[in-house]
Amino acid sequence: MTNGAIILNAFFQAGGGYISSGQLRRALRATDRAVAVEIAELGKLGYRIESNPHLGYRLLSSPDRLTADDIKAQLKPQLIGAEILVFEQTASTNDIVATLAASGAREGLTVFAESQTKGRGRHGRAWASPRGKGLWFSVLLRPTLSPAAFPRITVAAAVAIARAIRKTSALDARIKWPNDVTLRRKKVAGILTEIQNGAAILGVGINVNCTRDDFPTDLAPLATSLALEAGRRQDRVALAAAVLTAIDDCYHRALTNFDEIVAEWAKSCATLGRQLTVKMGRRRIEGHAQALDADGALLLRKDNGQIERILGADVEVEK
Ligand code: BT5
Repeated sequence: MTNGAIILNAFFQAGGGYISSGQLRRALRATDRAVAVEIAELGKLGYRIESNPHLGYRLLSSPDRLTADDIKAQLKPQLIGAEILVFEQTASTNDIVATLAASGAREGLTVFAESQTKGRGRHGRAWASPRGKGLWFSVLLRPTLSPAAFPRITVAAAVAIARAIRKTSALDARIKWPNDVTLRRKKVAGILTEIQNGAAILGVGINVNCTRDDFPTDLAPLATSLALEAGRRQDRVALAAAVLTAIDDCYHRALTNFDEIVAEWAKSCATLGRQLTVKMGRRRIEGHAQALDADGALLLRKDNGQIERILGADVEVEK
């Protein structure tokens, strides 16, 4: 951990209270003067820190920038996010992780970008990724699953995103199978899981502080952000840490106790138990969303009673 990360971690633990310079000296194994230099460095990065000769230091506010140190300060030791990289701009974070995966990067590596020029969804669709307004990131996974069970990863990620949104903003996040998280039926997050040589690249986009103007016109009626729904700006770093923590938990369960994920999924799923139209290429199938199977496929009961196993299709929920 860098000295900056150690200090931010201490501020986080202090929960908005003061930390004495003695505590920081011990944490950094440094002199008072060196502590003051590190605090000044954080000031240059946009952290507002109050210094009180009697009480010590207190963090007043953090800049609205994603940094690996800030996110890590709020994470316990865990697989997901054990290494974090933050780019100002990339084409797509999934591509960066794919390149690093091919050169042997470790499972859990997480790459964020403040903006993407070619953010993508499934089937080559575009994903709007306005600068500084969301969480656009990808996680490298090396799952011990048969390829047929890889859809579990998208299911686990959807559960994790919904859980983290509920925890940080108390909004009623719902899952729309297979890869959307919605608020009041509008899309707030999307998941793109890509497979490469046995590794899975889990791409997640969450609209955090987007305003209506940040969405292309055709998207405006379909998309929303946490800030639009909550009526106030959201702390992207806190959400990033909550999502990575939830992904860590859900991913481990997806490998070992997938039925626990399915149970949580069912509770927040807007698709289950509904009459659906499923589009798979040119095919359209109608039926009742009955359950998820052990691989993460959706079991659709058609009107003639037959069960169809659906993977990675587009879904319209009938009103
Ligand atoms: C998805 O695809 O929902 C997957 C989105 C994954 C994005 C992340 S960002 C980090 C990582 N790097 C990437 O390049 N991608 C991943 P799909 O189900 O195909 O939905 C795509 C559709 O969602 C588009 O055709 C639009 O209609 C809509 N859309 C695009 N941008 C959106 C946004 N910001 N918010 C809500 N909906 C959006």
